[in-house]
Amino acid sequence: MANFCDGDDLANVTSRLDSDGYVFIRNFLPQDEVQEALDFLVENLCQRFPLAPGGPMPKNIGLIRRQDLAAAETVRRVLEHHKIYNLLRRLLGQEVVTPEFKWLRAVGTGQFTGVHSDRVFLQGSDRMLTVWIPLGYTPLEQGALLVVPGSHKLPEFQEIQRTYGSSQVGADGTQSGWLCEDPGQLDKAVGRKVVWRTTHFCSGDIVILDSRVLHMTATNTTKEMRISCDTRWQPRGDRRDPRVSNWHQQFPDEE
Ligand SMILES: O=C(O)CCC(=O)C(=O)O
Repeated sequence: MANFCDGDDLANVTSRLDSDGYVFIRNFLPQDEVQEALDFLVENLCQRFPLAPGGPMPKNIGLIRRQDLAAAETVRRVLEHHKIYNLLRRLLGQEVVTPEFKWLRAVGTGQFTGVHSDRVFLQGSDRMLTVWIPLGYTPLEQGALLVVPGSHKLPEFQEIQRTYGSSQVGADGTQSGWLCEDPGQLDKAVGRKVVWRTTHFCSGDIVILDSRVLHMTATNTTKEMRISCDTRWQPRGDRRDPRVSNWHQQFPDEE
């Protein structure tokens, strides 16, 4: 994913986020805590969908609707990790808040997320950032995240930002609100072959995304579910999307 940075190097994180619209931080969260959250989710999903080894996977697992699982202590500890709070607070220069709602996904075989920016789903603060968290090893073929570096501000993306990027769509973050499904359509829209960046993600990695940067995921062509979560963050004092009623902030004893 190239744009690879140490989470402690704030100047570097800030400048890469500004220039590329995203920053990739390898091994940022404790792997054992991420694994615990993953085990908890898989155990719960298997109770609901008994899966035969090697057998077909249900297409619509609907984990995004299981906010009870996202809120479970083992999972929330990772999705709202104190290291994320601390980094985002330093990055945004003030206390931060995050919606209670989590875009927690279990993505089955043949499924993917189309090209989009996050700004169309959640509005309020111009400084909103997404933190994408793969839960467990997520190679490209299992549906890894892909990002178009610079698409948040390069001139050739300006028209897309002015039209699609300034629109408002449903807040669910699933099918509605995609710019397109096929990256070839994006090539046509900007008049050149667009560069995508990705990697094989490991437990503990995170990607921070500017709310305007275009991204998508690869299709999961494996028989394993891809489990990941997108979480949103913004300065506490900024306007909040009125459609989201519950926001969390860090308590001093969690720092
Ligand atoms: O994980 C996914 O399928 C989509 C991720 C995403 O679009 C995001 O983090 O904003």
